[in-house]
Amino acid sequence: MKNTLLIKNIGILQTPVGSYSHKGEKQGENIKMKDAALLIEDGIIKEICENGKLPKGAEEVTTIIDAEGKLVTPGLVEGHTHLVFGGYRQNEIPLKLKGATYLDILRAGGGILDTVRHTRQASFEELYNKSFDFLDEMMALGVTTCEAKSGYGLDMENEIKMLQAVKALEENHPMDMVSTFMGAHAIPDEYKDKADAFIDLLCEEVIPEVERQQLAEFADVFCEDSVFNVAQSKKYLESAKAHGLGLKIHADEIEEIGGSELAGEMGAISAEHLIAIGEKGMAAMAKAGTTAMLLPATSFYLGKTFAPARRMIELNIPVAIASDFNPGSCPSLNLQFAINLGYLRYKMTPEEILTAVTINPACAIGRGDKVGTLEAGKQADLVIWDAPNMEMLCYRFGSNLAMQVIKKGSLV
Ligand code: IZC
Ligand code: ZN
Repeated sequence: MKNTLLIKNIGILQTPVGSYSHKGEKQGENIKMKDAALLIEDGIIKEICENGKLPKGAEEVTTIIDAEGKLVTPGLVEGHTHLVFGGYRQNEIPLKLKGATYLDILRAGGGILDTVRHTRQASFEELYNKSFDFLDEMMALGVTTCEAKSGYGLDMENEIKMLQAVKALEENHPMDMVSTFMGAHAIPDEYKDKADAFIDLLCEEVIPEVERQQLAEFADVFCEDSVFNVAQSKKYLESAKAHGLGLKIHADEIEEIGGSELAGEMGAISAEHLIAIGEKGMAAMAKAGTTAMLLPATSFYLGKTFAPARRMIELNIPVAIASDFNPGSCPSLNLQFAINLGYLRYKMTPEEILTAVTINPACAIGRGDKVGTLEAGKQADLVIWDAPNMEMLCYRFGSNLAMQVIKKGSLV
């Protein structure tokens, strides 16, 4: 017998539509169905009705959930995290309060390199268990699909250990995981002043091994002052592309050194951060259809300005919002907080924001055909919010408004 679940008495069911990234005016196009009901069969959405109507077969379902007139949206899609890491970096805060910047700390051998030392020391099990708990927390906050980057190993053994942890999480945790190889995250101590040689190691040895073990779908690089320059980033991404990986770039997070232009030139699926982006970078991204993966909680934590989201929407760049969860520049995994900042700081509308945390990140991590909207035939990942509408979700911050999270048709 088929496993069926009916969610009835939905006050507003709000969702973008389609399996493609939404840009320009489409960024803010959501459908809103009032007094809706949604029927799920074996983890897949079968039918959605509105205005008090019930789907066919609603009388014979195995389980019924009463949404009590609340808001229902697709499960949130977290498009950018550094989920797997050893240690924490709370010791950096006193330095920051005295005026040290993110790059000052990194140049002094701390920052990412501190996390690399802790990650290399950690066993596979320690990393796996710690990340498993993070995923539980994320799911309780409404996230049902999550991207995770490597990049705290910075050698063959430890990069592979991190990616294998993500693979094991995909197999054992209800969260759907998407894995990104980010060996080019920093220059490890043993390659100090030899960034080119480190890029060669990644291109010639580590990327081919990642492909051989099928451990990642995407590659990402930290294109930044004092980290990897444009030429090094390009070489790394060309190798990644040749080995079948989709391309992402951490671009213009702190200094505008040409990362977003490179993202456009190379046809990257997304460029990340973009706090310091200028018109040229935006033009390149718009031309290539590269998604802007914006990380407002990082701007908040680093005390930086906020990426020009409104200008990006105006220029037809698809905008996604993610948490950037990591120990150094965003120790929060709460995507609801990023939603609040999207509203208050990016000045995006609630409809644009919903698109930015569902279908747009889903497309930017290669899952747009399966998740990111509520439509018949898509995977039944959704959230019943303790809120009557998206406005409330965008406005209240600091509380968890996810009331019930449904993953592949099951309550989690
Ligand atoms: O650990 O600092 N920006 N990578 C690029 C990060 C932030 C994560 C970190
Ligand atoms: Zn990042």
